[in-house]
This record gives sequence, structure tokens and C-alpha cells, in this order.
Amino acid sequence: MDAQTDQQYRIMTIENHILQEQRSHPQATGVLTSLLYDMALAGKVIASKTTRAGLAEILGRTEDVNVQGEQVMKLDRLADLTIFRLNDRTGRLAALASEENANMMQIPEDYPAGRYVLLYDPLDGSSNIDYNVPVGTIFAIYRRKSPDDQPADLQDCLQPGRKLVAAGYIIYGSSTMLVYSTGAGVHGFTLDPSVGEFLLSHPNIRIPAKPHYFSANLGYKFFWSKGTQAYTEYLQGHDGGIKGLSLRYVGSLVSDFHRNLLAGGVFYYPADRKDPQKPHGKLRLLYEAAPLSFIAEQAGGLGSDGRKNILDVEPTELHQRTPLYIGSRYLVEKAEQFIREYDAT
Ligand code: AFP
Repeated sequence: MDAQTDQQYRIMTIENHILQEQRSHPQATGVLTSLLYDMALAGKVIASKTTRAGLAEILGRTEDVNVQGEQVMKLDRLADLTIFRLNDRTGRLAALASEENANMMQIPEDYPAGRYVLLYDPLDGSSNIDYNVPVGTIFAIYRRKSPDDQPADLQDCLQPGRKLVAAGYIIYGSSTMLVYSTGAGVHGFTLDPSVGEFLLSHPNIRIPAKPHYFSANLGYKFFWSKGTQAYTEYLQGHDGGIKGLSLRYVGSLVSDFHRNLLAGGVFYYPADRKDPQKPHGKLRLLYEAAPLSFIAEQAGGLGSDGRKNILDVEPTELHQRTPLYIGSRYLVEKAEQFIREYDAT
């Protein structure tokens, strides 16, 4: 077989890909590699639950309300527990934080603590589960800041996106895909259910130069600032700046982000006046905005809160919310321009 044919028929599993990336960091110990592989395993377990949701009669809500004041779905809890249990005793993590839990989670006593912290949104878009709309898991990995021989503290979790070591998401849709970056590009893998492996399907993802879509909940347009309203009209082609873009909004961030990453476009969930309890919009900085902005930037795009690069925002709270404009760099910068022009600081 010649080299080209050999390459053509070579199947790259996620494990091989992560190991290959590790080889380009001679100082790497393999801990991050194993941690990423643990997340891939969590993705497979959660995918097996989401695809059997109706069959197993596990759709519907539990009685609980989570820290965000939202009703917790059974699958949220399953996903949350799956990720926690696959990671709390491996010796790779110093702490975990999940969108579903009010406080940071320590490693159980008697188990070794590691060098990394894992923040995750176990099942983003869960209000869509009952309607068979794709949902996703988002994860963010930081190096701990506290000394290795002491228990982790909150500051280990409150790090800006700039300090991310790796981030990724798993989308449970018509197929299950895992997309991740360790700061050396963005790579996508599709789960082959017949062999139970994530196989490289989208190497080196770059957001296309020509955008196709904009994604926002236009139902809330009248609660938005003047800047975001004017920006929306720009995207619709009203001021002749661009030919209007198509609107696509699923209401499941991972799905909306993933589509725009592959097709080009912008997603935004701005601050609004709809809910006085949420003056900064709905999305969470640490579990959603920062990891996805890291991926966007690695793919040539950008994530912004409308004024500032999301990766430069210093978190002050675990469940902090932030406005988010994310996707094609040019369109996100355009949003910042409209906000500067129309909205008071
Ligand atoms: P749920 O997890 O409650 O479904 O929220 C999903 C989400 O955080 C994000 O995935 C969506 O982009 C956004 O909320 C949708 O919010 P709206 O329903 O207000 O448009």
C-alpha cells in the first residue's frame, strides 16, 4: 500500500489523537491525556442514556430545583453524576465544579488529589430533552493554582478563560460528537456506535470566512439594548452593510454553537431587561461562555461579552452569568462596535 492510500484508510481514534498531541509536549506526564479520555468515556455513557431516554422512561422532571432556580431534569442528574463519578477518584483532579451544584466539589477524603480542576455543564439545553432536540455537555480544564499538598480552594475554579488548558463539548444529536482543543487547534470526533469509539471526523476545524447564520432568541428583542437591536438589524441586512443572514436558533447552546462553528455565523445571548434577577443574560461564564470562547478562538473566531474578550473576564463567582456574542470573528467584533456606538457603559 502506498503512503497516500495508507493515510486514507488510517482510522484515528480519539485516544490515538490525544496521545499524538501529547507527543508534541515532551514535558507532558500523560495526566491531561487521561483526563480528556475520561471525558470521552463520560460522553459515551451519557450518549447511551440520552439515546435511550424515552425507552427507559427517564424523561421528565425531578422535584428538585437547581442552584440556577431551574427545575432539574432526570437526565441532567444522571449526566452530572456520571461525570463526577468517573473523575473524582482518578487522582487527576484537585476539584470539580458543575453547573448543577451550588458549591465546588472536593475530592473525597482518602483519595489522592491531582493537578487539574474540571468545570462542566453536564447537560446543556436540557429543557429541550422532552422534544428530542440535541443537547450537550461542555467541559473546561484548568491547572490548579493552590499548592498540591493542600485542599483545592475556590480560586482554583475562578480562573479566566485565558488560563484554560483544554476545553471541549460533546453533542448528543443525530450522531454523538466530541469537539475539543488543548490550544493546538480544534478537532472533532464522531462516535461510531458499532465499535463504541470516537473517530476523527473533523480535523483542524476553522470557522469558514463566509458566515451563513445568526442565532439569537428574537422573542426577547424588545428587552435588548439599542446596540444589540441595531446589531440584529445589521445581521438581517437592514442597513445594507451585509446581505441578510439566515436565522437558526435551537435554544440549545451546544447545537447552535456547533452549527455556526462549522458553517460560519454568530450566536448571541445578550443582557436583557426581561428578568431583573438576571441582568447579565442567562448563560454562565465558567461552564458555557469561557470554554466555548476558547474553542471559537482556536478555530479563528471570537467570544465576547459585548465589550471585552470573554477569555479576559476574571470570574468572581462560580455561577456568574455573562452576555455572550460568539462565532465568526468579524461578526463578533461588529457586535462590539454596535454596543460601543449605541449603549452607554
Ligand atoms: P436549559 O439548559 O435550561 O435548556 O438552557 C439552555 C441554555 O442555557 C442554552 O443552552 C441556550 O442557548 C439558552 O439557555 C436558551 O435560552 P432561551 O430559552 O431563553 O432562549
